Amino acid sequence: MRKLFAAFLCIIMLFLGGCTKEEQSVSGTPEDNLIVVGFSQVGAESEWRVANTESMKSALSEENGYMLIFDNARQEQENQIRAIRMFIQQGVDYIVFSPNVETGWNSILLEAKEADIPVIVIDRYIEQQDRDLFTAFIGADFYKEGEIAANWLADFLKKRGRSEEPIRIVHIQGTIGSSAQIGRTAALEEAVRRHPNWEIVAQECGDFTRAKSYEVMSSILKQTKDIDVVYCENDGEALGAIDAMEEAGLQCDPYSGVIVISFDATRLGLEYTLARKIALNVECNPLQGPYVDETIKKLERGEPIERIRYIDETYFDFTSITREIIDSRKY
Ligand code: GYE
Repeated sequence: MRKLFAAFLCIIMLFLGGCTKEEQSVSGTPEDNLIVVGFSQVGAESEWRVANTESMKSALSEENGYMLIFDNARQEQENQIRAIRMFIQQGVDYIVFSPNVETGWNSILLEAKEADIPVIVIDRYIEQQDRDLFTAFIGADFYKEGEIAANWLADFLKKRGRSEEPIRIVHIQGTIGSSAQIGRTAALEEAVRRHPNWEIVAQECGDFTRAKSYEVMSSILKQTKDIDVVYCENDGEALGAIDAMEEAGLQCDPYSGVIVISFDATRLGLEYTLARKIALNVECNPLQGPYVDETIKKLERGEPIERIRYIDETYFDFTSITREIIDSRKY
């Protein structure tokens, strides 16, 4: 009955909500044996995000036993809170969400807890005080990703005999307040404190998009072109920054120009790594759907789950990347 009610409500929501098909969708039919999951996605800002959405939709499919109510929050926390509240009212079996930012989730998660609906947080983390308000977290360790990047840079500069030289870094940040930004930024800033010859000469938000990064990089280049490293917090930003630098006559090449560092390692990002325009690309795996499916199935069977689960990740630099690796990538 609860599921029938959920299905009825979400159909009403689709028609009355004034939302387009891309923003909200329902897959599956309201049969009693399907597990009803409400999934609030951050948006569609990057290739990473699109791959993440696809992974969730294919793992939480009707064939696999789910009825999925998908909501695209278009980068607004407010929209996510509204969607989660709707899922609670619909009486879904599970709520899954990828939090846009780390803070501000306490009261809505309390509402979910009171309604006795397990919440699975994916991709980005939420503030520690919310600890007991979710059942499981599945995602990346962003500080560790940033550390991989900073250590690689230190190593590369050493090999090139540049350990003592002043290193001028432009830092393009992701969405401010998201854990992907917080972790990747903290690791870079920590590394800058450890290396007195490194300096962040500009720090701007690129919002994880190619367009915004192009815009901020273009305006940074009007102030200075004396840049050794550009540290971008995802592939979209790296591509936008490279567009701006090339337009301004700078070369992106770890041996003879600017060293560009990126995160995600999407297929397009890795094409740029193969072309040596991105020197280092730290992987962030968006294929989280199967992990969510596994967690829900375990919970359904009453089996113990791993509460915090970091997905294994690697990195590719311009020396290790190959055509075969790119062709075998799933995203
Ligand atoms: O790096 C970026 C995306 O939260 C890991 O968000 C995710 C980040 C990813 O839009 O491309």
